[in-house]
Amino acid sequence: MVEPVFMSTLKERKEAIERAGYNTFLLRSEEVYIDLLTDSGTSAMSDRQWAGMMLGDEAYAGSRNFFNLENAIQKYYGYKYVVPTHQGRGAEHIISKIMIKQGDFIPGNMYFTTTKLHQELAGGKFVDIIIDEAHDPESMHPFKGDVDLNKLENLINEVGQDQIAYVAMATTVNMAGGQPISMASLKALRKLTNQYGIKIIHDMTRVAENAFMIQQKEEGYQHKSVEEITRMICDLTDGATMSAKKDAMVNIGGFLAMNDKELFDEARNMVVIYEGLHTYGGMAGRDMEALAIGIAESVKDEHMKARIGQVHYLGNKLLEAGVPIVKPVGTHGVFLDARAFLSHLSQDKFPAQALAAALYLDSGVRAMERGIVSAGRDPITGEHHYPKLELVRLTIPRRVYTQAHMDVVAESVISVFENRNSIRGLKMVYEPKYLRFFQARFESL
Ligand code: P71
Repeated sequence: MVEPVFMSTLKERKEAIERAGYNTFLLRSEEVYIDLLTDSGTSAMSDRQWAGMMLGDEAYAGSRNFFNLENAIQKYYGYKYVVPTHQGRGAEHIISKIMIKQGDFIPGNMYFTTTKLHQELAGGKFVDIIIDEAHDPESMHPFKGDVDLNKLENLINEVGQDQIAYVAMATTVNMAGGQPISMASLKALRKLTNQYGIKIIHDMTRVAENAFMIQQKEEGYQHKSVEEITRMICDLTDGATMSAKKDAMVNIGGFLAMNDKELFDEARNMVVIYEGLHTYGGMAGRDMEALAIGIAESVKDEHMKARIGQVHYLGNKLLEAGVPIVKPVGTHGVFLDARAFLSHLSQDKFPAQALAAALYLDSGVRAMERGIVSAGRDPITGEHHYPKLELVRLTIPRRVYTQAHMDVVAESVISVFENRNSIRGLKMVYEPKYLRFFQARFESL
């Protein structure tokens, strides 16, 4: 699908960002020139996926497209049972409700906003067990998604294995900068969790991207395909939540998958309350068909090489210009290190939020804050969380933009970097209770 992009004037952008309360989520899409807000639901579907959309079986129950989706998940990911949901957070809601009891802990390789909120709403507490390097934008560790097993063992010793609902393991780690977990770390995690009888629930939103990074960087996987490595990752886990809007390149969709029949029965029971019947879970038949095809396309080596190659093309341009970004470059975007970029602003002046607004003002490029605003408040004390990472994410949709668009983005980021001292911080003037970053409003200081 081809779409025209529109250029705007500085005056128009100024009005737009003020109207949007300095929050890029509140801009209209027409006001954006190059949209790097997210890679979620924004990728271009292929000819085959569009053809699949024409084959929608919109029967309420037992749609043929559901069985095609189930087959694709079983074939490429290896999970036995599938429960479709409208998107990733629908799956997170259900798994959290089923597996977490009041007072439980859910250790994981860094938080994700919606995942953590669903864990908290189910009465649980998220505990970060990612390696320390993941919180350091400068660390060149090749697998910053790795789990620190000492952190996990300490938690088990402290609270007891019965208080651990499961380990939430993500491929790749979004909030760390799209950083992969290594096969070695995952295998070690499997071994330890087996000893204690703890399940691993896999956030497989970007699993094929993670598999590609293992192929590129981990000793012993150079001759394995992305498809094979993807399957190996899934085989080391007990179940998964998926936002299919990323890797699998559909505009909407997600699912829960697992190997345990009892868990499946419970999830299938719950999906009819919150999402829809167990053979569509909030998706149209045509969307399930496009998803089944997208899964197969996502694990192709040449696709991943082009996709992640484009992300690295942009990252390398910024590195060459000395712009502070999260290193090494991850898989779904380039993350500006707003703390270093705007070192004159303290974190309570929302530097990443201010930087995303400044970038939009400069060129109409839309990015996303991933710092203190995203981290929210501690539900018990009410204090802001102060995450070590204060980032602006330039997220690249799949199969949408050209390298020339990346050049424009790089030029704009470099120009904002050269004028960084003129950027002032922000004051939050409206703060929603949940996932505040989506709708919060700010004023310039
Ligand atoms: C992204 C998104 C979409 C998003 C979500 C929340 C805040 C801002 C943007 C969604 C993910 C994700 C991972 C690792 C679960 C979800 C939820 N990411 N896990 O990166 O990245 O999936 O959006 O389909 O409900 O822009 P969902």
